[in-house]
Amino acid sequence: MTAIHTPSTNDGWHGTIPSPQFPAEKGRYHLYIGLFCPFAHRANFIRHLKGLTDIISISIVKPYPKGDENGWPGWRFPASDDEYPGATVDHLFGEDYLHKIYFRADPEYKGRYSVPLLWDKKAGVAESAELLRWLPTAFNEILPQNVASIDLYPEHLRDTIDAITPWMQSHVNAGVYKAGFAATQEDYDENVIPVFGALNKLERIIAANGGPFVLGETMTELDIRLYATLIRFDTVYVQHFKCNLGTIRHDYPVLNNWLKGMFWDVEAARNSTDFRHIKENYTKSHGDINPKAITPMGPFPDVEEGVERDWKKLRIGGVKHPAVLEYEGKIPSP
Ligand SMILES: N[C@@H](CCC(=O)N[C@@H](CS)C(=O)NCC(=O)O)C(=O)O
Repeated sequence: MTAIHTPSTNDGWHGTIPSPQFPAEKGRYHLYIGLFCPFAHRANFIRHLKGLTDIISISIVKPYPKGDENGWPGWRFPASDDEYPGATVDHLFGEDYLHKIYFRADPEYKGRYSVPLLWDKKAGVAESAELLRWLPTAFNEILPQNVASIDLYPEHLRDTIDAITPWMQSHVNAGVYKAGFAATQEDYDENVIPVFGALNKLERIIAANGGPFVLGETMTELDIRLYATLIRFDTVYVQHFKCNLGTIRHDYPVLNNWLKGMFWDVEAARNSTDFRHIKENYTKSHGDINPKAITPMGPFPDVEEGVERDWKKLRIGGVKHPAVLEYEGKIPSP
C-alpha cells in the first residue's frame, strides 16, 4: 500500500488518475483533508462537485493544534467522530496523527505532513496543485454523463485560465499567507499590496465577464481556486493575516456578489465549507500571531445573503490605496 500524495514542494509523491498505475476505481482512493485548509478545500470542492463522495472516501483532521514550526507532531485525528464536529477518526488505519500515514507510505519520509493527502489503497501518489488540474476529470469514465460533463478546464478558456492562474496563485492564494506570516514590518508592507492589487484586477475581470463565474457563464478551476481563498477572506485573512486594506463585503461589490453566488447557489461550495474549522484553525494554531488563541466572533454573517442577478447593477469597487492601484496596473489583462 502507498500514498498517492500531496505538497507542491519536492517532498511528496506524484501520480495522476487515471493512468495504468492509478486506474479510476471506486473505493480505491482515500482523501485526507482538513476542512480549514484552502488547498485541501480545492480537492474537497471537486469531490462534491463531481459526485465523487461515494467514490473517494475521506478522513478529516482536527483544525488544531498544528504542531511546531517543523510541523511536528502535526495534524491529529479526533479519538471519536463526536470530539470535534466535522472532524473524523482515521477511517483507514485508526491512527492518531496524520504523520503516521506519511510514514506508512515511506518510513524514511522527510517532508512535511500536510493536507491534502490522497492515499491509494493499492499503490501510488499525487499533489494538491495538480489535484486541482486532474481530479476534475479523473473519474469521468465511471461517472454519470451529467457530472462527467462538468469541465473546469474547457478548451476554449484554457489560454485565459493559464494567463490568470499564476498571479492569482501568487498574489491571492499564496499572497494572503505571505502577508500573514511576514516576520518584519517591511516584509508585511511589501506583501500585502499585491493581494489587493490582484483583488482589484479580479473585480474588474468578473464585472467585464458579467458573472456569475470568473470567466462568465462557465465555472472553471479559477472559481475553485478563488473560492477557497475568498471564503476565508473577511472571516480570517482580514484580521488574522492583517489583509485589512479592505474587505470583500465592503470594498468589492462584484467579488462579493460572485462569492455569495458561489456559496448560496453552488451546493458543492457550501457543502465543502465549514466556518468553525476555518476560524479555529488559523486563530488557535498560530501561537506567534495570536498567542491567546481567542477566536474573534465576527464578521457576521459569515457570507452575506442576496445574490444580485443583474450584474450590470453592481458598482465596480476596489481599494484606492496608491500602491495597490500601481500594483493593479502591472498585472497583465487576460
Ligand atoms: N503546498 C501544499 C500545501 C498544503 C498546505 O500548506 N497545507 C497546510 C494546511 S493549509 C498544512 O497541512 N500544513 C502543515 C505543515 O506544512 O506542516 C499543497 O498545495 O498541497
